[in-house]
Amino acid sequence: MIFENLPTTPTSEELVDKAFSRAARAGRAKSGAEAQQSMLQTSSNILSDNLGNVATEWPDFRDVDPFYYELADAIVDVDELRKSLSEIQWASRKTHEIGREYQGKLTGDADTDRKFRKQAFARLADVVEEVADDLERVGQAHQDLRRLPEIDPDEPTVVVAGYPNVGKSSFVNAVTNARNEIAEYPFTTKGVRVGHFDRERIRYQIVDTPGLLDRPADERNDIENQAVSALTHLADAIVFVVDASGYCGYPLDAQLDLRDALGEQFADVPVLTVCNKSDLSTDVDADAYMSVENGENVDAVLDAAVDAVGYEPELPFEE
Ligand SMILES: Nc1nc2c(ncn2[C@@H]2O[C@H](COP(=O)(O)OP(=O)(O)OP(=O)(O)O)[C@@H](O)[C@H]2O)c(=O)[nH]1
Ligand SMILES: [Mg+2]
Repeated sequence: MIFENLPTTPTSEELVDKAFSRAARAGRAKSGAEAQQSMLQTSSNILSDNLGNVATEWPDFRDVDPFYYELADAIVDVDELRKSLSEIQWASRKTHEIGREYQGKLTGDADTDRKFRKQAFARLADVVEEVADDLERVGQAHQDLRRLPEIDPDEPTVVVAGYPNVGKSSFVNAVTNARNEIAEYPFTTKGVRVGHFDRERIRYQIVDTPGLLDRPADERNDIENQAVSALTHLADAIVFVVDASGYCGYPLDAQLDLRDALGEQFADVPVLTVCNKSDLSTDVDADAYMSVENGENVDAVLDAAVDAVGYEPELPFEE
């Protein structure tokens, strides 16, 4: 996962502590004006390097796969994150410059140089303080993004969509070995989750989305935006799960309206209407009927999804 291996982001206090304590240690190893010079150099180097690392360890968002970009944007506001990263880059340059500027002022007289060194420390600390909020934002973004699931944009992919509580996660759990929490309350799935299954030696991804509600994009919350994002960029087929029994808490009409809206929005992607909870009701016109609870017809639904994907692998050995 692209956001997984980022180093942890230090806070402004951690950075300043580290720089000044290393500088003090470097100073103790020498004496007189040399000690001041060494402290100045060590502190500005450490600040400049560490700030620079924070900024450059992130992937360039212009190169990030559109799927990940939208998913990341739903979670952290990528524009704000990029602004913070460039502020931190600025602070890296600035701390370097301050180091150079004060190196040029040093006289070789220990007392005079101590004054300059102290001035430099104050200015260095100010610069880091100026980007304290940015460091915090970047650290938080890292925390949030590292939890994103591993997704291969090139693998054939089935996306499972539908209103909350209709049994999407139950279905995904039944056909994969992904361990999703399944619960009674709506919005059980707190993000996009991905499982895998094999059919005729082809590996498929199956994406469990949070419940989608029939509201315009700007009224949806971030979790729902993630689901829409996943649908846009990944789906080779959509399994749209409906609950005709009404036990999910949403009327069937609203569920079918959402299915139709998705069908229009993703005109190139086949949408299978699957009636789940057939143990409770089958009172809807659907492509397939199943009861995940009773294990009825679940495999047949998966087969239908695989057919809908229609993936033709390129076989290197075939003539
Ligand atoms: N009777 C019956 N209940 C089912 C069936 N499948 C799932 N359920 C129940 O429906 C409830 C919701 O199931 P989930 O799989 O969490 O639904 P979801 O669509 O993933 O819900 P969100 O993640 O909130 O959108 C759970 O209590 C399941 O046990 C079924 O075939 N029959
Ligand atoms: Mg779910």
